[in-house]
Amino acid sequence: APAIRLEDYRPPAYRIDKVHLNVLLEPAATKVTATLSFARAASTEEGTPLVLDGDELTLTGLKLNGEDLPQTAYAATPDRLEIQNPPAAPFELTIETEINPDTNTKLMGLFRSSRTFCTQCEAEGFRRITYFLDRPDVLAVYTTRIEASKAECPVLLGNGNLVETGTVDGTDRHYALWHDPHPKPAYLFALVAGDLAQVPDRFTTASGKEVALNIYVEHGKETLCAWAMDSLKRSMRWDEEVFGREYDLDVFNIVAVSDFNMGAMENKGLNIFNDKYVLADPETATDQDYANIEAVIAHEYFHNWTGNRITCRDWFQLCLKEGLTVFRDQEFSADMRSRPVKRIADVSLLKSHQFPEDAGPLAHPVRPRLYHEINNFYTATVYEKGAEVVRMLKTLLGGEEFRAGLDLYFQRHDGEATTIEAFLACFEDAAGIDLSQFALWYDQAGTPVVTVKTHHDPERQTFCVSLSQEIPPVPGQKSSKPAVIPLRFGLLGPNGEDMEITAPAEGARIAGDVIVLEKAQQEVTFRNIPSAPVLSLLRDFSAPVRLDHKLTLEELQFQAAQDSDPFNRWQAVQTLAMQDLVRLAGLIRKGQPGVPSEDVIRVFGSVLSDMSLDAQLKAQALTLPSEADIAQEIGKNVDPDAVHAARRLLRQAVSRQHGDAFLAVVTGLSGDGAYSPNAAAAGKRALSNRALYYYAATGSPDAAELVWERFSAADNMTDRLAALTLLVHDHMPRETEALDRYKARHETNSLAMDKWFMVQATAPGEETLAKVRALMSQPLYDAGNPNRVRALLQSFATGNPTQFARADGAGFELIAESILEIDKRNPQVASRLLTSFRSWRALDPQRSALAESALLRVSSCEDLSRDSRDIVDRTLQ
Ligand code: B3K
Ligand code: ZN
Repeated sequence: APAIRLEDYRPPAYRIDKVHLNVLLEPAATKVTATLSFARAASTEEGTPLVLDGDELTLTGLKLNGEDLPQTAYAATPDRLEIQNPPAAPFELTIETEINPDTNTKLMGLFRSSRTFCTQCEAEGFRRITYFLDRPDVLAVYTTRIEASKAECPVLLGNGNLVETGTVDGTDRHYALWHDPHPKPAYLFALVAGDLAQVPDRFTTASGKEVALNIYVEHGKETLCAWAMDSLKRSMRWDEEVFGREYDLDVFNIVAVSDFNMGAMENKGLNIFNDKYVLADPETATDQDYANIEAVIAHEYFHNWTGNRITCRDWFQLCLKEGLTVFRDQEFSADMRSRPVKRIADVSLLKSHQFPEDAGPLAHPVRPRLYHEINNFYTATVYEKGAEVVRMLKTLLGGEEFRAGLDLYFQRHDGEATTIEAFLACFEDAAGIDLSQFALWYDQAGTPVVTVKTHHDPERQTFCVSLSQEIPPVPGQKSSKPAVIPLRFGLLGPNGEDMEITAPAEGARIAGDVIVLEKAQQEVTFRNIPSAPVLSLLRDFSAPVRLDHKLTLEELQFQAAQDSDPFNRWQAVQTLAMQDLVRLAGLIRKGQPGVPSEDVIRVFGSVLSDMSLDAQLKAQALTLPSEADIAQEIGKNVDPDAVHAARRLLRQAVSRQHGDAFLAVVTGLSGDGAYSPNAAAAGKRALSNRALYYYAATGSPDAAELVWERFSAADNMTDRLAALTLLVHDHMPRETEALDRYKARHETNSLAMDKWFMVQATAPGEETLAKVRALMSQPLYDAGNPNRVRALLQSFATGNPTQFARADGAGFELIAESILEIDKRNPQVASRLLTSFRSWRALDPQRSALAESALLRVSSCEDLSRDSRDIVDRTLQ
């Protein structure tokens, strides 16, 4: 199939103003009648054929303005319906299709999850329900009649507001009629029908409008929805307070299903969620799960304005809704919890997911210019880097002008499908600035490297900072232009406080504490600086760049202890650890003994005993860079075994030195009061479990006992899972017993069992591969359920570098083989799993050759889905 290109965008030849759907639900043969009101666009010549999208459809009837259409007037295939000579004046098409939800294993379009009918239409699933102009710039008003067996499907849900319900005379069936007054693209269409429990609540908007809120779940799970509901109400209030956005329908429904390709979907007034992001209680959900639920509920809710009221003109503009909405949900979580903690978590995610994407064969701009399969572009680059770009805009403009720009955006483009250019124009107009160079962030792939050199002249009392920027070559982009890079900074004086800058700096635009780097090279001079400061740069991670700033060990230690910016304190600790880990891995690789740096070990001790740090921040600072992060830093010829060994060595050295202090934290913080998911309580658990992780590595006899005790006495999933992970990953004596006990306790809860699969899949050690194979034939495993596949196979491929990249190639083989199996059933899950190969070229020659042959094996399959074909071709190119 030819590539779709941004430059080929043309407005639609026909509009669809109104959609009326009648959906007669049957598990194996659902009948859909779509009545569509078409109008020819002013620029379209009379008689221009109307071409509608379809995907695996069976056409069973077709009428034009109420009359059957002769066979000669149209051409229909499963993926296309062409009306050859449509009327010049507005007309109505009535299209009847028949679809089979039961055999829809792709989970796109209309499918069934445990007996519930539900839909997923983004990006191109609506065309699996009826023939349509399935593109985001065709906005229509939808009315949906849903009819089903009353016994099987007592609950019938659609977009918008409920208009009418009733029974169908002489049958056991009933129907519901839903009307959504807000014009929307087809990807926001949804329906749900099933036997579900309803958890009701309500919300009064700022202007006094009453909104009925409901979460629908499997019977028996009602009590697990409290946190999601609470998060929803807080999201609604926050969006009013912070962005002035109010909800716009009488009802907001959320449905939780257990078979879902993604996290959740923002369908207008009817969000559908992977139940992983709805259900929580202390017994089955970790603190991380609680935080994720809060964030995803907020994210989908915020889409109501950024995505639904204002949507994308075409799929190239995906970051218009996703980057902006991620930014909004990040801000929400920061306000609900601790801002620095949230920022560190978000940046860690960006560095571990987006940076490698941007440095490998799948690199693409935040706004791609070309795609083969749009579902492969719901990436960390579009989402997370897209959010960073919005954040930079705020940094450059300041809070007020940023808000003014967004207000203008909401006002100017409400009800439209629009573009990044239009978005940026709102900020240009509101703030009176030119963002043409800034716009490069949307068009250039790759992570810029900012190189920093400093020089202090005591006689002249000047401090010079020379800055340069460059993007290393990425696929399809040999050269790049300088971007606008906001660098938040401080000059740390000898006492650790930021020096006051009394004279205007020269050589760059400086706004408050932000240096704006906008050329390939710039030299900034600060005057009246009597003594050499430590430059704290990229505070709060003010731009998604890599910093090449060679600080001395002393400077880094100083920063780790003193920087007033919590992010850069964390970063300094991480940099110190990373440098040592890379050095150790290099030594181990050469067969030499590695001895961890005393200085690094000391810094960890100081972090642990620093009373000024909050518990969660401490836990974050004490977290060693992951094996994947270390591999990324090494960059080429990586031996994952050496990386693993280096990390183990440092952990042990830290634990040996500070064992008593860790033990004091473990015993001092445990078991205070009833469980609460709030940030303070979660922070204490995180720190206590981090301390346990180090204490376990002392190998002291009571360490194993302590871990077992935490496992067996835990009254919440966070502690239980942390201890289980130690037992299994450190191969402690009662590892098997723990796994069995966990299983016995959680067997009937598939979300809790996903953690059981994940812990085993990510265990280091040779035996894991055979374990994973055995787990695949476990009755609780289900290769058709995306959550199970992610828990077992995806976590093995992305969270177990030594075993996925085994030197005998068996890890790659297992994943390649699984991809081929899964691809037949669910291409989106398969292609996502395939991206775990993206860093294959950075491995040592033997391993990369094995990875390549696994990829070639996938590639040689002739009937690969378009999704997997696209990823495998790009990965190998
Ligand atoms: N918009 C959906 C993602 C759809 C993915 C389609 N392959 C969820 C979200 O970003 O909120
Ligand atoms: Zn989204």
